[in-house]
Amino acid sequence: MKKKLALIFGITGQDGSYLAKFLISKKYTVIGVKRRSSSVTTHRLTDIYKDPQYAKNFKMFYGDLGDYASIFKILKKFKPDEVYNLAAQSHVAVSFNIPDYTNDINANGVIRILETIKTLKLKSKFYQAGSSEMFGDVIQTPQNEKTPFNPVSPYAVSKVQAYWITAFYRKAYNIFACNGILFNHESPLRGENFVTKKIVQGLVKIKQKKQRKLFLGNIYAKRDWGHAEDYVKAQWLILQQKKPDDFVIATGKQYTVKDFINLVAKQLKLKLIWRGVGINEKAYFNDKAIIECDKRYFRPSEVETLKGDCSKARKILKWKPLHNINSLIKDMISYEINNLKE
Ligand code: NAP
Ligand code: G4F
Repeated sequence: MKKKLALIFGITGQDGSYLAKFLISKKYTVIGVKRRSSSVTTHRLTDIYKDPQYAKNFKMFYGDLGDYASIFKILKKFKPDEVYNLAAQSHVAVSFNIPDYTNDINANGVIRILETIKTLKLKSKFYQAGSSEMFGDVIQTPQNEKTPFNPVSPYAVSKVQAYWITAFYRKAYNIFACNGILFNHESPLRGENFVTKKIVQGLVKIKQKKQRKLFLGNIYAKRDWGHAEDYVKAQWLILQQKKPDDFVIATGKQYTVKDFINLVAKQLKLKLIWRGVGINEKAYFNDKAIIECDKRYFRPSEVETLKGDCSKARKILKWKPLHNINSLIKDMISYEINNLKE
């Protein structure tokens, strides 16, 4: 059988690196698209380069979702069986500062890919990385594929556009285009300015006396956190179905940021005591304040609660997460400890 070829936009990100490894283990050839940066951004792909079995099935090319010509050339050259669009300005808080750029990459970038697939009459199946953030100020709980979107950030607005662009190209041009509506998923490779990584990295360093304090924003926001390893498998399963469709991917369990801190502290055997209220609430260890709230990390509008209902994915994709919150935290802590040793 002919080897399948997958093209991943956003190869250098958390999901890009997990998905590339997963697809290569499924005997795909993987082409990754990375954008130009003044510093090296391929650290998450080291595992692939180190292993000759992975490396021989993997290539990377420069491209940018803001640059139609680069997208056109890569898709024309490789005519991939599957295209995964994981590229985005993915930080919600940052999107309030750069709304125009966020919208151009996250929404118009999807038009650039799909218009190319259409123009070149490619048979490529297309996956769009949609987000639970689209539910925003939630209209019902838990959220499923039928829950109306109610976005409350430039990031979420851009992702809602990308969702409808994907649905539109599927309907109008018969392209196999699908939306995954993924709830928060984390891993040792999570970006350092997302809250779970910030907490794990901060508390491990505090335990090892390499950091004194951790500053956070809203610790009462609730999220449905899964492991990226489980979620990239769902991305692949979505493109293996007979018909293109949209799926919610979630664990169905919800924790506050404060719960997450307490679970990490418990695994690290750091006995935290919480004192104070609101912005003045602090976590103490050995009578020293080690976690404080800082206004800088609050957002102009916040998604207070997210909890997914992925019964459709469980039924049709036969997908279920293998990790739970504690195994996710364990994985993140052991990576951090090993990294600090190096
Ligand atoms: P991530 O770690 O931030 O990765 C984003 C990727 O997009 C990086 O490779 C980044 O490249 C690339 N990128 C950014 N701007 C680009 C541009 N103009 N042109 C080409 N590439 C560009 O995000 P992630 O956590 O892996 O998430 C993957 C996707 O799923 C994103 O679209 C995100 O919005 C969405 N999503 C994530 C979650 C989650 O909880 N992780 C949940 C739902 C949806 P650099 O390395 O150069 O920055
Ligand atoms: O880790 P976060 O920045 O993730 P957020 O905003 O939920 O977005 C992530 O998940 C989305 C899926 O729902 C993705 F689409 C998106 O690309 C991204 O991957 O923040 C989680 C919660 C928020 O309520 C935030 O206000 O944690 C709160 N938080 C509290 N202190 C903080 C901090 N978030 C960050 N990043 N940094 C803090 O210091």
